[in-house]
Amino acid sequence: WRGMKIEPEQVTPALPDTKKEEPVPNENASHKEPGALNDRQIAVIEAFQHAWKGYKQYAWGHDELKPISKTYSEWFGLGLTLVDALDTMWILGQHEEFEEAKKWVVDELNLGKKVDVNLFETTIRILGGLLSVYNLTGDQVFLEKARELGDRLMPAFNTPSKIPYSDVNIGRGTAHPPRWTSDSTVAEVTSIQLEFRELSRLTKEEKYQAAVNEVMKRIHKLGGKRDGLVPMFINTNSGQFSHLGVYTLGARADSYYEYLLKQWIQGGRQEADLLDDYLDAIEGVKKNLIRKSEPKKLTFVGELSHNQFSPKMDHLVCFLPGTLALGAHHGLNADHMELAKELMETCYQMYAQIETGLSPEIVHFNLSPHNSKDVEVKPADRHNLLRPETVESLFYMYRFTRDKKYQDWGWQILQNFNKYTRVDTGGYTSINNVRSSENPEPRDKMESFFLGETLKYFFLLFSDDFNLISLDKYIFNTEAHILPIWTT
Ligand code: DMJ
Repeated sequence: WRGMKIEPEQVTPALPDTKKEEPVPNENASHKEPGALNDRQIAVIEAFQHAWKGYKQYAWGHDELKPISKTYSEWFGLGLTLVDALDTMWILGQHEEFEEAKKWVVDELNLGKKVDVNLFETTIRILGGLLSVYNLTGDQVFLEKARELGDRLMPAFNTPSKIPYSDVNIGRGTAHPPRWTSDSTVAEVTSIQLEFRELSRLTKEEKYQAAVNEVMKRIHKLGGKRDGLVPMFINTNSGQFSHLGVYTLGARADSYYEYLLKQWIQGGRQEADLLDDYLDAIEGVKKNLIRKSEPKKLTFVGELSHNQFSPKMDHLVCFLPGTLALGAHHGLNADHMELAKELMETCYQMYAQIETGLSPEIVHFNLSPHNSKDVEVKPADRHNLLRPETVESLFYMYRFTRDKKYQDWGWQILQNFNKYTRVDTGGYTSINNVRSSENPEPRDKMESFFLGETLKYFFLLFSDDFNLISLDKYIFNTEAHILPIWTT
């Protein structure tokens, strides 16, 4: 942000009904220079430096750090953590580390490797990361890499239905579905649009945008939805939804909903089909998936399986309060904001009611008035992967309400990450058991999104400078990478 390159002509002027963000006077920091860091932001920088120290020492240039065994794991072999973390370093002012990492991208990131990569994960983390850092720095090198990666991912769209395959061999130029099915995941094929559309805008090459817009067009028309809610799978041969009858806002469907709204915002709020599908879906959520728990009456989002309601909620669903609040900020129904506030409280309780103060991967809400606890956790669901969704939503809620309780909740969560997941020798680890403060059982893996998303959202949540990545000018992709809202 110091020295951040922002080109005003790239940025959409706020449309009339947008409630504009204004700088907020910060009583705690009024004596400080504009842009000065507060103590909580400094704590985030310290956490980032600790995570980076482990990555640099034991996993440099590899996908993920294994901080306990002091080694690394490889998923695609593309330096996933390093690329995912580039824009976070820039925003946190870690310029030396940034330059070193940039050098690795320039000299060593080999996108011609004959390796199978997942289209969605590579798009949101690597393509999104490169576009974001190009947007922040204006350094051409990142755009060139992004274009090369975009070209190498394009074979995924050569399918009978135009619904992309899940996997691409970026060196060979071939693509295929997973070995056991010809289905792709709905969230995966509908959460690559922000990145490919932006790549077309920057390169002035239509093909990227055309491929992903076609996917949205087909899904818009498809039967098999329930009140705007989509199934979790889609067949790449027939182009039809498969495994009908199961509806969730969690894994395999989550970012479909997020990207409907964000594409509409990215494109200057003109693409009516995207907005209609988003509004329908939120009505579908309210009608089919929202319930209140007992005894505290927490509003939660459950799942529907063949007309059977299940009070199961993935932590992944905690992106929803932030997305609802973003929509309300851009002029959508005010009741979206009310729902966002209720769900935000629930996501916070998913941390606060647990022994370590960290949320499990999945909770089941209690619906019986005879039980004393709202939140139940099954043994297989007790892990925490350092995921960002709750912190992400806290960031949006704070920006739009200016209610300091959201910063305080985030601060508690950061302290609990430090207490239970920080590894002395460098890095943070996912854990197996959030219910044991005695032994949370480190899993020995630091996911790339901890640096790409979780720490970035903490830093932005604690900032009172609302012009730092203004939500009137930018949107975040589903991996927290920053893309401009278009002016034309
Ligand atoms: C990230 O890769 C993205 O946020 C994605 O949308 C969901 N899963 C992880 C973080 O939980």
